Amino acid sequence: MGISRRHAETQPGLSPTHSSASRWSGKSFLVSPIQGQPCQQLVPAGTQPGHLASLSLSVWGRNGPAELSSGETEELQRIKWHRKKLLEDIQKLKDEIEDVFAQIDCFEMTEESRLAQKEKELCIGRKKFNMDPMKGIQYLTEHKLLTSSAQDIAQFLYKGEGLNKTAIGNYLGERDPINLQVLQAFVDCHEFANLNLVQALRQFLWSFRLPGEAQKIDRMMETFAARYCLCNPGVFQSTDTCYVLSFSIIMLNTSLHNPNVRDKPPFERFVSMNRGINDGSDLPEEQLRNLFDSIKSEPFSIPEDDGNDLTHTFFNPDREGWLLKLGGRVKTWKRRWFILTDSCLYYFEFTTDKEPRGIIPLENLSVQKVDDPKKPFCLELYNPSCRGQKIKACKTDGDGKVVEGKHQSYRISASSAQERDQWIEAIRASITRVPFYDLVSARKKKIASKQ
Ligand code: 4IP
Repeated sequence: MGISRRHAETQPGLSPTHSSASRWSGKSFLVSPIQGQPCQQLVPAGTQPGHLASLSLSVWGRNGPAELSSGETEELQRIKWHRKKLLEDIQKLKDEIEDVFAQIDCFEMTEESRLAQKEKELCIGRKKFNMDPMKGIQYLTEHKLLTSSAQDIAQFLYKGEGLNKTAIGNYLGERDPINLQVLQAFVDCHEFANLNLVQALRQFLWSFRLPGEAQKIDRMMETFAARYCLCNPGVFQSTDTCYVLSFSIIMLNTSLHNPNVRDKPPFERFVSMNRGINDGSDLPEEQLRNLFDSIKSEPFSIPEDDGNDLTHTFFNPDREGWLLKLGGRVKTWKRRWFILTDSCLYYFEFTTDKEPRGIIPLENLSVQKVDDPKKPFCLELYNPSCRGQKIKACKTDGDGKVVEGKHQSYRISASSAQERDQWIEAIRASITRVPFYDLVSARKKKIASKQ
């Protein structure tokens, strides 16, 4: 549909090309019935606003319609007809423009929802990766968020957004051909030129967590050493020198900074540990001194995540924010930090808490707006098939014990209508429906009604 479309009606009794001239108030009036003529042509050229008033007076007079000749009456009818047609044309154009804008809006919304869907899948892929790296990568490639090329996967791990560093280390340490290629490509993502070995190690060891297995560490450090030597030709005689010195630095770091190690090695011991490692010769003492001092003044920062705490569940939540929650038995409003992720609603006392105070699985629940006499912008979570029964949830009680939740519904207040609606929308999108529960509860109701 084009917005420039014009109606093709013609004036009754006039050919489409007919034009007429009449003389009113001494002015020549050109009227053209040709389709698409601009409406200004209904007004004589040079007409001032006052002229129109005097023109209508000349037709109607001050006390009612003046006598018009039959030609003039006919001309007036034509003008009226044209005016009507032009107004209809304008309305049609307006409708068409509105239509086109609606189509544009619709297209933009489709594009937005496509992007939102991609973002959601990416989020799921990251979470899967954190729980099982192989499955995560498989999910991401199946959903076309990653290609299966080693370079692409390596870039994804190198950026590491939302990824658990232990999981990255585990993936890079595997011996499958694809993992070995990814390890190589991952190490190639690092730029070590003009960095001393300690600086390069800091960067490398921060990008993932070294797995515990000796063989895996060996492969990773070997790849690291080769890359360092490539970026800094001439610093070491061979990759082996770099490899040995790297381990020596990691051990030095532990000895100097682990509080359990009482005997802190002096610089001289570090020098003697590294005698002859440069293909039989010694490394310059000044070089070793720099490395020693650097480690002594600042230990390596090692990523500390252990893959077991709930923090990973809360990476990239679907939504998070402060809300007020009404207590289950004692009806007090408490400000809680809510996180919506993995089809569950978690609430915390503080944003920095690692463990939530309560967890509400959203399976088979419903959410709706609700008016509350005490708080504005409320929403309610409830079980549509068994109102009045406790919602399956858990919470931490005063003694720190995890107990069953006691709510028949959760009443939650947002700080604005918009925020409430956004939460409702996000919760709705997360609610999973397992038809089995609905079927069983319908059957139970049926049985109860027969008794
Ligand atoms: C408490 O009121 C809090 O509102 C609790 O919320 C709530 O637990 C309790 O409900 C309610 O009795 P007081 O602090 O005034 O005692 P929170 O745990 O967020 O502090 P819920 O289940 O809502 O988390 P019951 O049902 O546990 O009594």
